[in-house]
Amino acid sequence: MEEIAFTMQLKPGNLAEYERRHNEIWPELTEALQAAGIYDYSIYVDSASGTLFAVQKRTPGHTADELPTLPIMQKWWAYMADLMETNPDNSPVVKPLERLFYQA
Ligand code: RM4
Repeated sequence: MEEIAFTMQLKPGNLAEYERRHNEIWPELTEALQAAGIYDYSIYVDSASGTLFAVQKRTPGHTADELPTLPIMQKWWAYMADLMETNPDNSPVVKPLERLFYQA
């Protein structure tokens, strides 16, 4: 098992809509994430700044690196692009975080 954490950034004023869309996440996207070996996926928010903090567990041999090539992922990113800071390909701007403390 591998756990990763990263931030993404909401554009101002979009928190409620971001949450609404995730409450109605497409089943096909959930399936794609699970098929890629992603599980226990949480997204937290600092509502004052709109900074999103995501934590994912990934199975050994996961294929998360291939998600950007999947049409369902590209469709979701295009759908979310109006709410988030994005790259030119609509993927969210992701800043990886380093773990500096852990307690089991
Ligand atoms: C986020 C963003 C991430 C995706 C989650 C489900 O808004 O698009 O890339 O993993 O949704």
